[in-house]
Amino acid sequence: MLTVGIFFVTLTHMTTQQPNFHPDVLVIGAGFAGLRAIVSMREIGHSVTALETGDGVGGVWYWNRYPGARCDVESYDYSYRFSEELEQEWRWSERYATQPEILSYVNHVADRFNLRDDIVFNQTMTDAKWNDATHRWEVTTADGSQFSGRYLIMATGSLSAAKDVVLPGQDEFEGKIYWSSRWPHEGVDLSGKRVGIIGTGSSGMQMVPVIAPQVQHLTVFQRTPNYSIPAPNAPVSDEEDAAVKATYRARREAAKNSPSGLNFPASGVSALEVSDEEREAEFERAWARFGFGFVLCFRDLITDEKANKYASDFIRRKIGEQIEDDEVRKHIVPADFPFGTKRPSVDANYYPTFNRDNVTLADLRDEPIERVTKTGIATSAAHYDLDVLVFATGFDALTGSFLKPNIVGRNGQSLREHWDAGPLTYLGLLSSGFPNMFIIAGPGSPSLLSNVMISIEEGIDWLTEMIMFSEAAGNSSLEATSEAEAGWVQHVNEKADETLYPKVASYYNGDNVPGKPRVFMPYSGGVRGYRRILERVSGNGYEGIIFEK
Ligand code: N01
Repeated sequence: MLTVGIFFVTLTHMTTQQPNFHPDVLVIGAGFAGLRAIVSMREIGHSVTALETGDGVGGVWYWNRYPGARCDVESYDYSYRFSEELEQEWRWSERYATQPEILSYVNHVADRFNLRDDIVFNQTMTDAKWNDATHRWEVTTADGSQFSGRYLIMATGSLSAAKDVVLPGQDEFEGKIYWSSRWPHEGVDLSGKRVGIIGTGSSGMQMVPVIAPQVQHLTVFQRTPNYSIPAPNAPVSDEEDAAVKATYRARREAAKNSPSGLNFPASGVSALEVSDEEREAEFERAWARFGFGFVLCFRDLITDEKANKYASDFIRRKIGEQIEDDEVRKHIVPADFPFGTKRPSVDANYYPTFNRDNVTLADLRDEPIERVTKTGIATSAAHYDLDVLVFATGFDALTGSFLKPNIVGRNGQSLREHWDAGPLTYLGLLSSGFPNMFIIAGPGSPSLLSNVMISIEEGIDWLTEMIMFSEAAGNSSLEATSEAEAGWVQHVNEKADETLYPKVASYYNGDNVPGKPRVFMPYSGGVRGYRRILERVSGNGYEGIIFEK
């Protein structure tokens, strides 16, 4: 047996005990999903080992340490619900928590429940193979260590595999290059530097207003202008904290029963059935307080083009009002796709940053990047001198982290082969031909269309009950049937077709990664609808799943 013991005594926050190489359950990843999986597996008496690439817990919140990183779901909702004590003792300082605060929360959770005892850090799973004779998953990691488990829980995240962007000439650049998704832990001193940032998704939009005041000059390379709603952030007062904690269960229930798991009741009203004045007033109310929840202020913003156009026009106007320069405004106001169909951002002062003298917008649709030079970026129209280049170019969303390792299931078929034309899952949690393997918040689950904490916890709760059900009957493996899987994929597509999502190029459809199959991946039927389906499936004795002794 190989040993990796050296790691367990040298780094902070680490377990000092030898790992269990052959537990009941192997969990891959120690982010929010991985930690929750450890808790649940322990609760049903299973031994568990989690393998984590990083040297600490937190997943995306461990890696994405770029300046300005924070969550755009409210802290009280973007947190675990499995422990009421935890809910009561943790004190969020702001409505929208910063990355450092979220990371300290995750570390607190890991300490409070002694989760590090079951985590092996600095271990990246490269291969997993189902052994049909032993009914175990055999896992190899990058350093050659071998693990095995009866169950394999893939808690590797939906936005964790960074998209590979390599521009011509990139190797020649003599300045520094950083990625938002792998920001150096020691931080980066950008003062006095000429900085270029590529990408204006949530990461870019959060970083720009924070770094602009620090740098000598900032050039923002924008390809597609996106919609962004202001974050109504504020410190949390003691009174507010006490009020949330006094009624936390009701808040959790409300979020669970909303379409996307946010703490905003979804409107039942159509944007088409109110007067112009009423619509405008509702948009104003949502703009001032809802953040990401703007999308819920009428029931049909994502399903009806006309309703959406009202919202899109309102937001375009609001964005335009924040920008002083007519030319910049022309380039930065989104124009050619409906609001919300590509993941909108929630920003703090993003647009007014372009009113600063030291900030330039380079619109890559007008002047595409030709190459990176020794001293900057050459577009078709200009050369931008840079000391630092930042990539905030996003992720191979929903499937990237599951397909990075080579996972081989029954009959030697790999997950890469099985998902060749797009991800195939049953309920977003299982994939046929991959017994005892579970996918957390992946394709086919509400995941990226929801407060992902709800998708994580409800998915794991459901899987845990299914494992107990299976084992109580003396089974050693369980697997989705290919018919059930095909039916689910069809249902996911039908739900998507009720919306505007499939019509627009976005990472939901795989459009952001060249060569990726174009399939709408998340489940758009809402967290409440999704939960009801899970309940129906378990209530019917786990229809669509085969159990084996
Ligand atoms: O990534 P993105 P992100 N040349 O994919 C551009 C979550 N998140 O890291 O749209 C030039 O959204 C790309 O342009 P285009 C959240 O779910 C949450 O910002 O493809 N540009 C786009 O502008 C979010 O949605 C939080 O034309 C290129 C940008 O890069 C998700 O993570 C914070 C390019 C990528 O935007 C991802 O956000 C941060 C190229 N070759 C992230 N390739 C919060 O909770 C890509 N781009 C607040």
